[in-house]
Amino acid sequence: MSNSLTEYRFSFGPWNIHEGADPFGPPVRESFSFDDKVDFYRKLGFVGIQFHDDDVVPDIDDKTHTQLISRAKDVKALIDSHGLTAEVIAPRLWESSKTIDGAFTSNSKEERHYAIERSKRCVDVANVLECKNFVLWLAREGTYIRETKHAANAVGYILDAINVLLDYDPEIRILIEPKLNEPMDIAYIPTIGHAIGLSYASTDPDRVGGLIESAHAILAGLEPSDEMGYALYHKKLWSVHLNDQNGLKFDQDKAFGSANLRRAFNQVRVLEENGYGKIGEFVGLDVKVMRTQPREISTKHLLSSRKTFLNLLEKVRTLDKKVEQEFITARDYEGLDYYILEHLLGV
Ligand code: XLS
Ligand code: MG
Repeated sequence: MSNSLTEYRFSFGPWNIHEGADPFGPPVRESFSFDDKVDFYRKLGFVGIQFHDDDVVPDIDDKTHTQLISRAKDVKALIDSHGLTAEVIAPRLWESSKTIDGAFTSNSKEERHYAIERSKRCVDVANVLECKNFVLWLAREGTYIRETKHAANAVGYILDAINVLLDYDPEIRILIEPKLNEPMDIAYIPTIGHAIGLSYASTDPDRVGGLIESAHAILAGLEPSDEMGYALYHKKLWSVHLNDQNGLKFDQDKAFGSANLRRAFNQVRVLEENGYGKIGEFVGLDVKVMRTQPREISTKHLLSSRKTFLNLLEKVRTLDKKVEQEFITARDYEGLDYYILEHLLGV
């Protein structure tokens, strides 16, 4: 791994540019077309694009294999023309009428089969996009009340699905994106610890890793940077969704650093100090702009999240480690605490 300073590459998914609908109100902004969204990327300083399968191939369940491949090739040509890389692709396994009771863990054998077949088609799209990173956000793998499913069997179903996909394509890597709740009351595989534990039970552990989202760790009452440190130790942190979250409530996907700058500083620090990005990993975002934001400036959350990362990177790289170590050696942690605050405040 090179000792030179990492030049970080940034990515986001087209769903991060959105119309502002929320569970309590309709859209407030006119949509941008897919092509318009792709146009924003380089202008905002992003070179990676994250996809759902149906971002690439709309109405994917109604498309033949030939139509799927043809549409995926058109999208590949489009992103190539913009100098963009498809960082990750995720099957959207949470909107179909066939996944109401879960995808891989549905109580219906036919629905579990649908979820696996849909995931295989997502792999086909990934191959056209030359993308090897297959994200599983296990959105509906969980329960509203515990008694509807058997937790041990559910883990087995998820593992079976992962093994089928590993067998379906010898090069695809599976990144589990854990989240403990929402839309479910309680989800299976709720943290990166569960995801990495599961990876070692798969038929090819070297091809199963994780994507950590800041807000998902916070909602679990955990510290995102420590979760990242855990995954980095296992060499299984293959992507991130940086954002922020102001307390334990619905997933806010706030701009990175918006709620807790110290927490954001430590996420940048753990990535920098453990070589994240040196073998191609992207700094991914998963952020929602405020409903109140006018359409013509409804990408500011992306710009600010990327700038905050770079501003905090400067703080990481200019932290006086000698001074820090002196505080640690003296076990003067109060002094260290204030030193970090002073550094972040630039005083
Ligand atoms: C949840 C997921 C979701 C994306 C990827 O946070 O990241 O936002 O759709 O599946
Ligand atoms: Mg996410």
